[in-house]
Amino acid sequence: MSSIIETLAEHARHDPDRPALLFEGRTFSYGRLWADVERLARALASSGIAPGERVALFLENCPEFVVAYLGAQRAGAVVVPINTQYRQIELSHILADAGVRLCVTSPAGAAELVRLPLPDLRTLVIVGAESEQSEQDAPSSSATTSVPFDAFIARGDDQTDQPLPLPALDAPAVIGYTSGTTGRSKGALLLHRNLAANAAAVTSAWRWTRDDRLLLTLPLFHTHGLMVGLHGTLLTGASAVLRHKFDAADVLAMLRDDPAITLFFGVPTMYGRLLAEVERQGAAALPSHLPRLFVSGSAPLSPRVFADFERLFGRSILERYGMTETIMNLTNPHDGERRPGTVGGPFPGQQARVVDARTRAPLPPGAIGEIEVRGPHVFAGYWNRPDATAEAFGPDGWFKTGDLGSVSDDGYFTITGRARELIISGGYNVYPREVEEALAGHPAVAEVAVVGAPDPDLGEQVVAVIVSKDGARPSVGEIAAYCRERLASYKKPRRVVFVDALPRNALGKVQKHLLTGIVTQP
Ligand code: MCA
Ligand code: AMP
Repeated sequence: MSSIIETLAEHARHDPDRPALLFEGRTFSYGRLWADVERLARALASSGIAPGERVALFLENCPEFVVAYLGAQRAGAVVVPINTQYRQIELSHILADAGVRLCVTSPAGAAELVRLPLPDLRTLVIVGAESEQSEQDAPSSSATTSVPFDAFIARGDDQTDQPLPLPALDAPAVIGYTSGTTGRSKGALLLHRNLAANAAAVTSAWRWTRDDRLLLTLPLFHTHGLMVGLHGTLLTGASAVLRHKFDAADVLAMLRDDPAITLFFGVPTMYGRLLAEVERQGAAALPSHLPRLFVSGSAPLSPRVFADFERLFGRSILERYGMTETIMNLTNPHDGERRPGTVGGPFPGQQARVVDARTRAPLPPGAIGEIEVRGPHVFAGYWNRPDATAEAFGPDGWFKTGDLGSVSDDGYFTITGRARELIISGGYNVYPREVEEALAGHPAVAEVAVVGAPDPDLGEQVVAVIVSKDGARPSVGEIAAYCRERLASYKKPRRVVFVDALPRNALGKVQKHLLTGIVTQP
């Protein structure tokens, strides 16, 4: 097995002119991409980033993201991708927890970061800073230096005689932060071998070849876009049309303009919006040449959207299931029946089973329990959290996903719920505890519980149930604004319900299921 980096180097050597990435009218061949990756890696090494040190990417989709991601791995650094919606609470925790030394970001991202006390953070590399902007002009705090991306990568030009070994398969590659029930997210440490094994499994299962072209509108700072979309493209030597973000009308236009696009991956909200857009524009909006494969994941795809998509687009969406800790776990078949409401079976080379959540004994088909997975795709452990790592694994190496489900006689898994509290809104995870902790500081809030309610566009929406202080009734706008200053905007409540008291059991624990009942009433 070769790492993604090594495979990329091979493609660049054997087929340098082959297109790898297309972005806003510019094409980056494998040769050009690799040259930039090498420059960035050397620039990092010459800037004192040693193998194993953490480099964060707090950046929206753009070619520089791809170069920085691969260049940091090429230099042996460990990449920490960060959602660009994250604000004070998430940013200060993640950057401090991972001990990030250097962060590649936008001018807006830099302005956000320099407000935070982050003693480990030495350098901000800024994409989109004016090229003539000097290092001193870019935003910086006393502890950090800011450098425009172009100036930074140019530092690599003088370092070509420095030997730079390729990262070993057992070396750490990425720390993906995934929120926890405690309200503080944990870093899932993935090794180069995990990334390569998963990309090999995914590309083989979905018959992904160098002739494919992916329309990539998912954010690169999460597993779905990065480790499924980008890794699969690079492993196979295929190409990807990268977009800044998802927009349903833009996707239809891109598909009409480029018949070479053969793959599209999205979260269920994207498929709902594509259907609505075709309905709005009329059937003429449908491209005459459609991708061979549409894949959905990150949240449950409703059988209704599956059926409507099949009717309108003539393609049955392939639903799969994954996690930051394990990348991709289960998939409907490429060639066999794609069964709506299910996530199929394990990818090649992986194992999955359903166990009793208490005894951990495997359950027979049809019985609901916790899903466990095992294989070369499973992460190495949580960063600096041996306690959480020990808790997440069984003695025989099975990883406890925290998702509940069952498996049919013929091997199709269905996700029925979650063992942990989690709201999935438009494919983004929101842990109620994190929002509750932020809202507890609001002057009008005496007590608060956060729950999910069904949402036709996002799948689930965040609802805050509040016991107010002294009869104050802040509007949903005020509560949302308070949250947005502290947390990612997608975590803000979309609805606020006031109650006199939170329902609690004899031990004083809030009975969330009763609140869910209240907020889901029409
Ligand atoms: C944006 N907003 C949201 C969401 N996204 N609110 C709730 N839930 C969301 N998912 C809010 C913003 O905060 C903003 O609020 C307003 O909507 C407009 O923002 P905009 O960026 O224009 O939003 P959008 O274009 O409508 O975004 C919807 C989206 C996006 C395209 C569906 O959420 C998205 O790209 N989701 C994909 C997430 C993803 O990649 N998940 C994979 C995780 P305001 O204006 O008030 O600030 S990896 C994973 O789960 C595992 C491994 C797996 O299996 O894949
Ligand atoms: P994350 O921790 O952000 O990587 O999110 C992973 C979680 O997303 C999983 O544990 C599941 O709860 C959920 N998820 C991913 N894919 C699916 C799917 N196809 N159906 C239902 N839930 C999913």
